[in-house]
Amino acid sequence: MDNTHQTRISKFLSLHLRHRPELLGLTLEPGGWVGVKALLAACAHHKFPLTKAQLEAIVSNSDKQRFAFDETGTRIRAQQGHSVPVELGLVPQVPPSELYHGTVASALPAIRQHGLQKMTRHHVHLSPDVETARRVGSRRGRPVLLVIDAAALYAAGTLFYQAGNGVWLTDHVPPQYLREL
Ligand code: HQG
Repeated sequence: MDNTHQTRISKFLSLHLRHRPELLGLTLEPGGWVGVKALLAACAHHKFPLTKAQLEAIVSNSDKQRFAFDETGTRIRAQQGHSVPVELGLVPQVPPSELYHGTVASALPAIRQHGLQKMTRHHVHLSPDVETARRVGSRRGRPVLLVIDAAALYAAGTLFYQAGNGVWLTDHVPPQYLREL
């Protein structure tokens, strides 16, 4: 499978496992899971043929580990990034003292005023290191990097979660916990 094909499949899975499962006639189970057999059958039915081997390759090759199987290998889910209501069963964790967020200059005035907001996702997504934040910001243009004082925000009672792929998640980062790098 070449990279272009992998990206196509990954985007297809992101759309359906994070945002619009109903387009494939699927419903996400608690935790965001769908049965692998049901997914493959739905893909075939919707003229997007996908094999178990291709699914396994996507799970293990995805640079960002977007998708994961459960321990039995019979169910699959997106690790984060959902816009549909789903309970991921994440356990609050103590964050590192600093986290990072990559964005673009056009978003800064609103971010300075309102802080980092979830926008269409379930959580604000934060990166554990500067390089990752830079990549996230670059999706939208020239990246602007923000440092989050996670230790102070945590001390103030805000909960943090870590998705299986290392992305840190929280509800809101008020402006006073942010500075530009
Ligand atoms: C910005 C990708 C105005 C925020 C990435 C961002 C990540 C505000 C955009 C994951 C704002 C939301 C998440 C405010 C935040 N006013 N703009 N108050 N607060 N923003 O895509 O963090 O490829 O929902 O800076 O790699 O960019 O999907 O969040 O620019 O891990 O696997 O609003 O998505 O991963 O954009 O990216 P997003 P994000 P995947």
